[in-house]
Amino acid sequence: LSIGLSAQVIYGLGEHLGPFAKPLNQWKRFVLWNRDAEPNPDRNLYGSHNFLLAVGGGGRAFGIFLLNSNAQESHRDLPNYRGILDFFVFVGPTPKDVIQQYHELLGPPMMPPLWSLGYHLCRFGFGTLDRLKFIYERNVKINIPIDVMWSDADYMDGFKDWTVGAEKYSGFDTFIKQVYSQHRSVVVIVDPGIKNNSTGYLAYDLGLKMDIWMRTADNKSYIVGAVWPGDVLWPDFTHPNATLYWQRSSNEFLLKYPVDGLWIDMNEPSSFYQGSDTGCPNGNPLDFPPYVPHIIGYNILYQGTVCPSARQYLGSHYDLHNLYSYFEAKATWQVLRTRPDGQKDNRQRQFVLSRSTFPGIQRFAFHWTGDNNADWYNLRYSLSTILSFNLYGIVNTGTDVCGFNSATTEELCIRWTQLGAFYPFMRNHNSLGLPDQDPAAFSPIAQQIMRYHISLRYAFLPYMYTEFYRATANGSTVARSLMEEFPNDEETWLIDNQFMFGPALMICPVTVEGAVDRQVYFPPSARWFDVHAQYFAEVTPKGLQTVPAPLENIPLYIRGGHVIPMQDPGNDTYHQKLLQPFLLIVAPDADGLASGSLFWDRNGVDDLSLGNYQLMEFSASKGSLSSRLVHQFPIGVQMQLFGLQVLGVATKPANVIVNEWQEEAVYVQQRLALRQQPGGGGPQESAKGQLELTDISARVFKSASWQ
Ligand code: MIG
Repeated sequence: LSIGLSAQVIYGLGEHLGPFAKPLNQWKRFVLWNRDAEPNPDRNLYGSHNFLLAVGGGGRAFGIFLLNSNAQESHRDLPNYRGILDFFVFVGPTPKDVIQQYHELLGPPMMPPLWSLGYHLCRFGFGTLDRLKFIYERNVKINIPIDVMWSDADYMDGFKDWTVGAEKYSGFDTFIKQVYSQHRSVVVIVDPGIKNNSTGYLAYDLGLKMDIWMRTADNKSYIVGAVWPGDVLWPDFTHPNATLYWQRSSNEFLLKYPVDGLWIDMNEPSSFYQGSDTGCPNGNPLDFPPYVPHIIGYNILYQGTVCPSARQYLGSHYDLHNLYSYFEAKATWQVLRTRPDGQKDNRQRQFVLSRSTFPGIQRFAFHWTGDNNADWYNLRYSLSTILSFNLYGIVNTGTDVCGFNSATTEELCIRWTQLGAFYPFMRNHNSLGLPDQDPAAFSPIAQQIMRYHISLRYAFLPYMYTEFYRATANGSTVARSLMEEFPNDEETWLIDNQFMFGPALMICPVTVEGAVDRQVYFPPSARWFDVHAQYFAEVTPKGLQTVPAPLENIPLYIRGGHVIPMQDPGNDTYHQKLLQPFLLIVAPDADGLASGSLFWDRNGVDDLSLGNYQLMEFSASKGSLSSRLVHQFPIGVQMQLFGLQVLGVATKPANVIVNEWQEEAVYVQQRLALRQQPGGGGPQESAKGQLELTDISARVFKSASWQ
């Protein structure tokens, strides 16, 4: 089926590396078939999302989703589809409407636990627990905010799931408890393949007993793959007993090693064999269909994976391949919900991170984008991938900060950390045998810049957390394109090297080696305030401008019309939550109006259905700001305000009143001379008036006014 689209540009059809927007006037082939492949342009990658958002004149939009788990190929000059045509069409009319309609169909993404929005530190090849500890401690020591320490497959005994290497990782249980006592978290990896012929190993014995494995096409034996442990059998996660199997094989491990989250890798599934230990014999038509989409691997469907003819409970692997991670994620989420330690009740939010994805997996898992390379291209286009996954509803996505394959450089790692600070999910991770790239591995100046940007993330966490709440409650992106916010400004349609976090924060990363300035497009319909300029100077003129971007800073702007809740950053989310009251930044639009909200909860992990959260809305109009409680903690918890900053106040107020009391406020008015760019017409001077109230006695905030 071919469809002529009355649109100018489309987005989606992933997972692929490259530009976010796809103009419709050039021929291009898109292939979908879940595959363990290092992200490079024009390849099918780890996930399949046959969803497109189309945008045309005036910013009118519609969407098309093909619900089909088979290998797919589409040509973007004229999208065409093969196979079972099970379509959903979303009529918009705005891009935001289309996104919301698609997310409503898939079901809302999981609300992430608050701790998982902090900074994560990981690498493949710590090798020993001592080394992992050393890296953790050296970063804690230099005050890098950290919430989560990870272990890759290093911890396992012979790469077997739910085992711990006796010597290299002895004391891992004690370490996990030590990290918990510091109110931080630990996440470990598991792969789906279970070591074959390993009698005496619970996950193997149990799988045999429960008859849980994927079978060969003739149903005579189990299909054998190969991954890190050697030959493996594949749990069929579509089997009705699969969750029980996964629970029983992991119980003992989780009791002794009560990790906070699980990282599911190699789940395309990825095999070191082509099809199986014996290939895909017997010429089964499912292994050799009459038409094979142009996937990588010489167009052989079973390259690097399981024979499509393999049998699963729900059908053939041919039909279920792209869904393998979906069912595995669901079972893994269940394992965490029903964990045996009795301490975590099952009405808490869980953390599962999956490499492979399919539409709907966001109800059970978050996502990272696999084995990127430590280079500027991968930094640049990490943004497109994250924006695309936000369209797909997998809003909590990140790429390996500083790059996974090949050695990073200090400059690249600084720039990546600056951008990563505004990824929905922020984890530093690299591969075996490469130099360390944790912040403490770099020069004191690099450490300083990284610390500052990670702290900036923590300072914005109340705002970010609220945006995650909105995505869960209403269906929306978290990281989003300028196109989504300004659809009738055609200048925004192709922009994918700057983006918005929520509606109010615009991030403009530097993705070019050696650059100390960059071009930023300031949509003229909004007011913009520069976060790094003294007193949040307003940016004028607007449109395309060259702005300074020294190595020390990522250009960052607040959009007028919004109230942004912030906190003083802590070294981890637990202490930040406990100790710090809030700061509100009020950035008015041209009419002096602003609004915003704040979601905050008791412990950062309870299911939203328990109602243990507070939701406040703020609204400002000329000279006053008030708050309204939309949802209240069941037990009265007071949320306190310690600071209020109102940007763009034209004249010095004669008096300021907070909750009916006269307050002291500082009024700043200055002409700021921003650095002029050679040849560039960048922002030069800007008149700025700002009202600052600090230390307003940590009061429960109801209203403020200034005259
Ligand atoms: O064959 O567990 O994408 O993040 O470090 C490689 C080792 C297996 C691939 C993952 C990567 C992880 C690595 N894994």
